[in-house]
Amino acid sequence: MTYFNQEQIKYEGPYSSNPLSFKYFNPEEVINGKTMAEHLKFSVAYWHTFTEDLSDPFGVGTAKRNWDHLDGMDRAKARVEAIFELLEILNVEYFCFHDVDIAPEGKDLKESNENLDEIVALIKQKMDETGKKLLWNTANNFSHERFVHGAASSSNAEVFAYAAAKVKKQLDIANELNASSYVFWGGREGYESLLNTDMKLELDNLARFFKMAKDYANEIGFEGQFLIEPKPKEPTSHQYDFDVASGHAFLQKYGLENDFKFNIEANHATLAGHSFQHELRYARDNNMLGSVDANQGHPLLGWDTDEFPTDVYETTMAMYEILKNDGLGKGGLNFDAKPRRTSFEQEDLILTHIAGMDAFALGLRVANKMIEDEFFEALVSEKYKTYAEGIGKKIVDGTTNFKELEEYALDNSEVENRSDHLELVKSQINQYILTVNRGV
Ligand code: XLS
Ligand code: NI
Ligand code: NI
Repeated sequence: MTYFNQEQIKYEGPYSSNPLSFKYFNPEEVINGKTMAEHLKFSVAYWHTFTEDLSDPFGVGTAKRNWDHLDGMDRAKARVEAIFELLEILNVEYFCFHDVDIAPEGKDLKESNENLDEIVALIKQKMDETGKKLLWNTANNFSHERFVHGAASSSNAEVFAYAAAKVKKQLDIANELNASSYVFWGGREGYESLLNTDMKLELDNLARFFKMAKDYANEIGFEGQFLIEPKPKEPTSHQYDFDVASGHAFLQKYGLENDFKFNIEANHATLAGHSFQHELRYARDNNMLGSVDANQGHPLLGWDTDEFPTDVYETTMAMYEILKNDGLGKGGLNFDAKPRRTSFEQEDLILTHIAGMDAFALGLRVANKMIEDEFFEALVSEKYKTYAEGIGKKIVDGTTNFKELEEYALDNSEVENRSDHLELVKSQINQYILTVNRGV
């Protein structure tokens, strides 16, 4: 049975007019010592691509899928077949899932776990046959009504226990399928009003939950990287894992900073009032950059639209940070993205991924050229050169104090600043983007 009637997508170069071809992603091409496929560890998200029906608050789902006529476990099995076909068509090595994406929930936890076992066995067999890999998995502890007050931060200890059981099961599955990482996105870990919330208890409990998860992973020998995925709002009005900086402070407060890194999603960064690059930089500067949920928000909309990334300026900045980080280690670029409601045909699942992969491939090419030229690096070292010698060097070396600085300032009250030429700096990016694939 074939769910997509499509040959593998090939690289045809930037001048091809074939929509079913890559214009920039050339998997075998070597860029700075690594193939593009090694640089760009793409991953397909089970939820957006295989369970999403494209409904919105104003209307029903529009997605037309070749597994729609099936139900329950039959549909779950069809989706396994379908995702492995899509991975082959796209030449993508990784995938990601939540528990509820791959198998329907049963009448109780035990039956849900049995459903999972049956599907995981099938996934494992497919992974062995194809060599495809699990980038990360996670527990969906937010959709079911039991999680109405949250999961690890719920006011109800019974829900805390249920959430723990679901994560335990997912850690077993992560271990069995050799997942590279394990993700915690906060789901409903947040609050609506502080008038009825014990924020301190909820945060302490969240930390206790993470600690127990890590202990269990150690106990079963799971070596994947633990990742927190920050998001500032939606579904709750305040989400606890707000952004990388607040997540990092939380991890440090509870002594968890060596056990976790961050999974950074572009659209969550912009919801937090940051650029995608800011979140990547903050994580990189603190050795906390773990993985990326590759998508983009709509500049005019204030929620998590999870669009496929097509903005080359953004993908360039992202790849600049990722290259500077020497890659993502165990992480990858997971397309936590869905077609728009108007792109409802099954073929759109292929076209959207091509668009995202090409945008990142182009971003990689541009960012690599930027780094090779050291144009921006030279600007930065020039900008901060007063710290390389004299009093500036003493400041960064920690060998001066306020008394000496006052003496220095009294002798040097005529400070001289220089223009940043910011617009010139920014316009340089356009030149890189527009010339990098033309051999000039
Ligand atoms: C939702 C999140 C979610 C996580 C995985 O906004 O992006 O999809 O990536 O639970
Ligand atoms: Ni995400
Ligand atoms: Ni999201």
